Amino acid sequence: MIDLRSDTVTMPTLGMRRLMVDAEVGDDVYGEDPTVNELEQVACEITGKEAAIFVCTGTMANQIAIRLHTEPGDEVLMHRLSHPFHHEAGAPAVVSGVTIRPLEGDRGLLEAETIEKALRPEVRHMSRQRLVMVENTHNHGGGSVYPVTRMREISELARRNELALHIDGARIFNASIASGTPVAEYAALADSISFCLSKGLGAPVGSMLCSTRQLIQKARRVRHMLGGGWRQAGILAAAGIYALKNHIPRLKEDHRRASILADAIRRNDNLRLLNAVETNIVLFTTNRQGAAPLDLKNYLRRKEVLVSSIGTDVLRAVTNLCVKDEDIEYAINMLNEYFSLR
Ligand code: TLP
Repeated sequence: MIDLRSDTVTMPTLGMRRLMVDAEVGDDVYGEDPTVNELEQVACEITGKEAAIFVCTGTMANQIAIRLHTEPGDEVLMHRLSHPFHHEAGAPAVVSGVTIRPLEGDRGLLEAETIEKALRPEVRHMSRQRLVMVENTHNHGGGSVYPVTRMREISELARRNELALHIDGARIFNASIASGTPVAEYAALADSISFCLSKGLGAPVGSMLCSTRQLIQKARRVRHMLGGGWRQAGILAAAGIYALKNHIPRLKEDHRRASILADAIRRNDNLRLLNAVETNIVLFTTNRQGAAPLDLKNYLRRKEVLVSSIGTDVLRAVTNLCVKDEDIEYAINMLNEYFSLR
């Protein structure tokens, strides 16, 4: 199978598995897992933040971040296509008791001006606006990247208005490779940043949440509350360390392959490319009567190429660690074959 459904589907590499086997471990709830501690240290070095916590998922990292920056009844501002709004099972309402203000923005990206227009003075009968969340890269925006200048404008606006800023950096390394902006430069603009080890970086499990020492101490309590206090997690942390040391530069290969796929889609009159393909995500649809996107998706599956769908109209292909040049070539041939048979 050529699995382009997501970059979450990667299998740990041999080098990664070897490091996992050899990992020194301890009980992380006691703070005694040396490999988890090392991973948290590496995350601090990369982001320039004071402290970091290793958590199970990107969802957990986002939910802890929301909990850290808000009180029940507060409002969180984010793009209407953001992950916590759509794909986190309603957790902001349950875990933090907050409401979400969904905002518009091209390619999933917010502008300071849009946020500013949504701000209101603090009055007793309205929810308090406490937090802005930005997603970089933006998943449903098609892997779109925040230019650092735009992020800076948002950061300054947030500071002026006493709003916290959290970056959902599930794919921040893709953003960094594509824009040339170091992760630490993005991170410096925010109060907290999370990133996933289990997406483009290829680790089997895990995300990092990075912020101040004080907030991360609080995060340990929230993580525990969510059932996420783990024990000999060093085995998993080792995979994360390996990923951070070995799999960042190769993300440009994923971007190159995504752009080859995008070019082929652009050239095929029966298909329509829906995004600018700045990183590893390609969104497309069919452009021909009687050829429904989901029918194409099923055809591809029969040909051992997996893509995902967003609703009934949009197909998503995500290049990743396990996808090679010849896989992309084969996927393109299968896309073309589908239409040649109709
Ligand atoms: N995204 C997944 C699905 O949930 C859609 C994917 O296949 O792309 N933030 C962003 C921007 C994400 O894309 C995701 C996962 C998460 C957070 C949550 O990460 P996990 O899956 O580790 O909870």
